[in-house]
Amino acid sequence: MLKGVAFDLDGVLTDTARAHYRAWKKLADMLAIPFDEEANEALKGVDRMGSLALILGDRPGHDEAERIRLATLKNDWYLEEIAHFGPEDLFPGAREALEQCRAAGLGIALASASRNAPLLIARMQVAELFDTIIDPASLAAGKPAPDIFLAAAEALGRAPAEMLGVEDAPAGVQAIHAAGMKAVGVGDRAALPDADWIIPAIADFDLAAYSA
Ligand code: B16
Ligand code: MG
Repeated sequence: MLKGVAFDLDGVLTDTARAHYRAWKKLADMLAIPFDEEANEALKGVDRMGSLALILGDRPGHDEAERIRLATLKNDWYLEEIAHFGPEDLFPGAREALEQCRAAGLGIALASASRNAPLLIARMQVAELFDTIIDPASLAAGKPAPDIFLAAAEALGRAPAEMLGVEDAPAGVQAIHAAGMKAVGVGDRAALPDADWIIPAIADFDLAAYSA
């Protein structure tokens, strides 16, 4: 029986992917590293330092201190991009999807790799719809490891088998399955071949379809 849902944030409830892309692109341009929207796809759901590692590849000369400096620079640019976020930046139907889960008495968790998630959730005025927001800094491994979804189940007091995860990134769907949950993929079937259900957008979220 379905007792809880863990939602990803970026790409599921709001479109911060463009903002992340613009900030990473600025950094890549500064470092004269080729980077385009296709390369950006591989960063979705991957945490900040992991994303930087993917962009730098095996280029030499970037020690830990330098990586932290670069990641901080990117995050400062990202914060500028999201400075004006508000309730209007929620995807259509995102609030309603959360309210469906509330009305059904399900536990609701936010399982985002983003350290900026609490800020965004507050700015979009949906914080009160979550029972728990998992802090990615508290986890040993990011997506595709199951840690964040296992932490969501534990925080809600539900067994993973009683939970559903909602994700837009392949690494996220992998993490949900590794945690022993069913996955609703938001996007294209071609991009998320392993998801148990696919919806084109969060506006199509229909709890009845996943509760059977
Ligand atoms: P930050 P999600 C992820 O969020 C994004 O998809 C990913 O592109 C980003 O690098 C990551 O958060 C870390 O974000 O730099 O804000 O901590 O999709 O797991 O909600
Ligand atoms: Mg995402």
